[in-house]
Amino acid sequence: MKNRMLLIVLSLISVVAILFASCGKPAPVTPSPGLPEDLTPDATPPTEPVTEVDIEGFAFKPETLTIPVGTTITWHNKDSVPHTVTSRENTFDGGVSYNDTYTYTFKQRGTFEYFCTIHPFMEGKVVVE
Ligand SMILES: [Cu+2]
Repeated sequence: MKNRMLLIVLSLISVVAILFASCGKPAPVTPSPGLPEDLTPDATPPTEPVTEVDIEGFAFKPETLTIPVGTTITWHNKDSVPHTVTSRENTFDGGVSYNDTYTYTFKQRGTFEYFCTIHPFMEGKVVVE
């Protein structure tokens, strides 16, 4: 009787041990073929920062933009009507029809407020630092 109990206990222990062993087994690590080890992007920065302002829904998006000096901004008209990008101080002025773009490079520090001459309620501001 005592031997039988010992046998049961031993078999229970072995079952538990097998369960633990199968659970603790780490998932096989299979390297995915075809993928290069080094996926770091090209570290070369763009020579000049370019920022885009969308003209959409009769508004400049973003309305206010803070950029470092020398930045080129591209206004992209996504409305089906023409707009203008006109500086309050006549620093820059450009008309943009549908899906057209206007670019201007800010080479001086300062705050540049602009609007659309066709829809004067459309206003934007560029802060050049
Ligand atoms: Cu407009």
